[in-house]
Amino acid sequence: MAKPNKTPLQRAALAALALLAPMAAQAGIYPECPPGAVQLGVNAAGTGLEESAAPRVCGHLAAGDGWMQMPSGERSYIFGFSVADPDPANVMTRGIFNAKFPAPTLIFRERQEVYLALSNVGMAHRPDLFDPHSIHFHGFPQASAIYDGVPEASATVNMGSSFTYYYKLNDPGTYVYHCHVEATEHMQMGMIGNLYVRPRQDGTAFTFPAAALTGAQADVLGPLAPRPASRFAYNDGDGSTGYDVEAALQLSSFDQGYHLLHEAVQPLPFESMRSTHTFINGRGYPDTVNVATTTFDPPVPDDAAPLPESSQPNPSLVVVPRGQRLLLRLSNVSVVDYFTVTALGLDFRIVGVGASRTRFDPARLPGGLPGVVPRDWSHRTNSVTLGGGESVDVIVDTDRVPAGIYTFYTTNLQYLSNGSEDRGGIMTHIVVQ
Ligand SMILES: [Cu+2]
Repeated sequence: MAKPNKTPLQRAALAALALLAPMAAQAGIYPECPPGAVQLGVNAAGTGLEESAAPRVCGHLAAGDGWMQMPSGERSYIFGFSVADPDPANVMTRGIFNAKFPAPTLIFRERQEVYLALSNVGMAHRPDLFDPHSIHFHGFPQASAIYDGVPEASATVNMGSSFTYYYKLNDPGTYVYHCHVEATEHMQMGMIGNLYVRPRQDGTAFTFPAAALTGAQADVLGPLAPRPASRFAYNDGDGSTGYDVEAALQLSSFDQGYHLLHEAVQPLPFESMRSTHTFINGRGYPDTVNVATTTFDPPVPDDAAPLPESSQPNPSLVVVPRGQRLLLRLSNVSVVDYFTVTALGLDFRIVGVGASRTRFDPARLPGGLPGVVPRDWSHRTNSVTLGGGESVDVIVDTDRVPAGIYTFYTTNLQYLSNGSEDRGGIMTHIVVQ
């Protein structure tokens, strides 16, 4: 595709970059990581931080701006996070114009201690802005309020500065994280990512159900056969959240007019914000099923040397061998809309809502938990509705469905589009092989 000529704004951005160069040399890039902790870099897929079973881990994110590519080929100006360059001397220069949408995925383990540094590399395209940024683990019990990221009550990070957040992970589940500074604006602009914490029950063996469920208890598609698992969404005590394959699908939306006005340094229409484009993990269909990267070629430093990284590295094509159980970690991070999602032909079992398990059977834990009563409000359905900031964990059993391609999509039909183009938005494929 021919590279666009530089607009006056892009030339202004390049001039701003030249001004930032001395700042890069003097920036306060001081990520903290205690002795013995494992430093996490970018994972192999380029979608987030590496996973580690180490008891103490460190990560480093950069916050800034950049552009993403829409399925139509248009671009959209965004704010966002990226995994910081491992060399502190390169954090500013590599972080500028390197925003990812969604933000890098963070996957941790229960009982881990996490030191997560954030460096603010500034918004080079909006040098008139001097916004700080923060990291807010949404709905997450914090080790201390200072790490919560809400600007009125905790630390935020100014341009050219760094701050290291500390988390003690006691609560497994599916969360999201985002920047909480001027939250409506920074979240609309894209500073939101997937975050989940694996339970300590992982690695133990449970078979669920204990005996075949039939009749009213059974799946609408037939009896639910006992199946062993060693990976779980939650500490359920009975294996009811066990799965073989997992996928995190983050639903989101943009008001493209808002992004265009932001890029053009115009007043922002908060009162009329609406969804013109919808996404799963930062891409609208058919980019969702494209396993290659989707990227906008950023206009730095002179269109000759684009950053080698994708702006939207997360495909959401889900592939599961027939007979296995699929865990979908669903979240909605739209600042505007509720979304209802379905996958025709597949049965959803709701095993978690709001980072909490929906079923717990203490009697099946070794030794039991005297005095703790079992509970179960897990249920079967064929659609889920999520509001902004909500997460739902869904298990899909594939042993009673034919192999094939199942379409996962929103039933808010006006959002099955990419702007004015038909067929797009929140849609992807679940392939049962
Ligand atoms: Cu921010």
